[in-house]
Amino acid sequence: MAKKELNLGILAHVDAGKTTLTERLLYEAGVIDVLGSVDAGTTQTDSLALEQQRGITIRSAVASFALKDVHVNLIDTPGHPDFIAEVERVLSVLDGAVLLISAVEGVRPQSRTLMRALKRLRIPTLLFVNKIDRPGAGDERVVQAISEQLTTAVVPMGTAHALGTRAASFTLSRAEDTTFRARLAEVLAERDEGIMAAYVEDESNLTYHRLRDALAIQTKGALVHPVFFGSAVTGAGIESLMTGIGELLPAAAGDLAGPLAGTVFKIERGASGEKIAYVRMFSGTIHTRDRVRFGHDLEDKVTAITVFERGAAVQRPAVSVGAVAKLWGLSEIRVGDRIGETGTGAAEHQFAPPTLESVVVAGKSDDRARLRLALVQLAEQDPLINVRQDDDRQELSVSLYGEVQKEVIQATLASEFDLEVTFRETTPIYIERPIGGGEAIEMLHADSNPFLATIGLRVEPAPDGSGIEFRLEVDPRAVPLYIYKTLENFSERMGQYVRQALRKGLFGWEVADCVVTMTKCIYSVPDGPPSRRGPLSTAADFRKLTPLVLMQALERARTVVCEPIVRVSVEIPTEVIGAMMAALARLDAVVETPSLEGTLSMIETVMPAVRAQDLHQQLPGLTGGEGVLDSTFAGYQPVSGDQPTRRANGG
Ligand SMILES: Nc1nc2c(ncn2[C@@H]2O[C@H](COP(=O)(O)OP(=O)(O)OP(=O)(O)O)[C@@H](O)[C@H]2O)c(=O)[nH]1
Ligand SMILES: [Mg+2]
Repeated sequence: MAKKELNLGILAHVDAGKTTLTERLLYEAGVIDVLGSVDAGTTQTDSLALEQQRGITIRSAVASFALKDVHVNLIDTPGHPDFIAEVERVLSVLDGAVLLISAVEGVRPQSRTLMRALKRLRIPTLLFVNKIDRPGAGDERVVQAISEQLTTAVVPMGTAHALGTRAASFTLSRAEDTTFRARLAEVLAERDEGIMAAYVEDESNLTYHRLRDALAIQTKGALVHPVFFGSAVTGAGIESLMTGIGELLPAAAGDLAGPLAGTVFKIERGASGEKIAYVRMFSGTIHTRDRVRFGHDLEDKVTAITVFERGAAVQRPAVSVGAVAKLWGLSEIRVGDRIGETGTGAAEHQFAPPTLESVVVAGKSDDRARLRLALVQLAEQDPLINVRQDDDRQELSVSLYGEVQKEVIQATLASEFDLEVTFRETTPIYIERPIGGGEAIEMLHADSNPFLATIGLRVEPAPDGSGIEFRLEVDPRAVPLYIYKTLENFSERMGQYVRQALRKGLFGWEVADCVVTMTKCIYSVPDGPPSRRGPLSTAADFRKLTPLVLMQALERARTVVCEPIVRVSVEIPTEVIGAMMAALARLDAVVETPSLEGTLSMIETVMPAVRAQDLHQQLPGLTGGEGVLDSTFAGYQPVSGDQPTRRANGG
């Protein structure tokens, strides 16, 4: 029988020790003989030159090891918020995850963002409190923060000793430990009626065996979250964590004989520029030389397959359900594509989209065409880069999460494409929201209407963050079913026309948070009554008339331009708090009362996303390199003053 597969994501905020832990797991499993280090740039998974120079992970990377009868594909992810898109794509291919929390820094805003997504997607997750060897490490304090901010269903699996020293260690709680058993029973009983009944009746009825079984079931069901402690650097607690991974996380499930289904979570270019797609198989098998379908109705031949085996890439004739593999030959494939099925809708986003953009300028003006090509290639690996071309000004811009991502794009263009570029100022990607309600109608045969249809649309504001909702409020008999077959299909297609039209509002920005209702619909027929008589309406009439009517309705509703804002928390030495408050005031930040904790202070503030980038850059200077800043997307708010307009774009 084939080995069981476990696709395991290593997730955490920046610098928590993900790459170091990945390296340690590979070492303990005997895959590597020498332990690499992030600081020396010698780890398995931080393999890009840029990652080694900067000591941070930029792209997700796969490495594998064997744990008894389970073949584990580890996916090391970046923790910096600028690279959150990488994490998002990995989330869709995981069987389980280890979320790291630093024993020193504790739960950070990024930990909360990640845990929310893991819970939403019901991905079984173990928590690993790392860096227990570092001065300032905590245990109870961290568990407390975890249960307050991440999940109430936590079970600490043991005890850490000699915290904050090189000798720090971790021991698993034993079956005889009554406090541990009581804690287990209490947490598990909440989601298991049998355990609840036994617990209430007589606690001693609950054997440790039964509790362990229930713990495994509930962890695999993403209902409870066991917590381990240790140090990726010294190796403390790693054996316990590995036992936990083997016993408490579920192996991949899926149908070997089922139809082909896989998801591409990473794209890379090989030595000679060829495209390599990382796929996670959910069903069926792909063989070399198979023609497979993917993306929006594309098809191509797989020319080679490699799988990950004990750290190395090994060529294979086929890859089956549960496994992760690299595929060659699919030249049109993009990140996020499904293999096997085509035309499937885009997966729902787990994290906020990029909120900033910047114009990229080629150092030499005759490099412009090459630059466009290079950016398109980068966007294949990272669709959120979203290259835009401004036709009037002949400018290219890319969407961004932040300054670090900008620097990485710049460095990548230099090293991989031999292109020297500079960025203009980073600007927000605004959105527009309707202010009030507005309605418009274009009648069939009216002079103002060049199309063969009557369409009436109403736009109304909807709650912040709710997106765009389309509703049909017309007589079903008025719907041209000879084109659209069913009412549902008509509604879906009209919804698409509406969303397409709302990509550009009155000021040129995408319109969000509104309800659009179709209030009138008439089509023309050759033998109809005089008011409807004419050549038969086509889908194109509806598709082309929708934006005309919608923009009229929107003009009556009017819109307000809103800018992305972020919630920022800064931790700084208390002695620089005066300078920090002054800097924040200059950056339009609304500061909540700072909390002073001895030599360290925390400031929470909400500010425009662009200003947070400035703060990022000023922070080292303001705090003598001691400041720590976390920012998370906090929605949009109306801009004050002039409404900024977006320039025309052709891409
Ligand atoms: N003392 C101590 N240092 C650690 C431990 N784990 C990691 N570090 C150090 O923390 C720093 C960051 O480690 P990484 O492994 O790069 O962290 P990461 O989570 O992969 O970081 P990103 O990928 O950039 O988000 C490095 O200097 C490591 O040597 C640990 O358990 N103890
Ligand atoms: Mg890393």
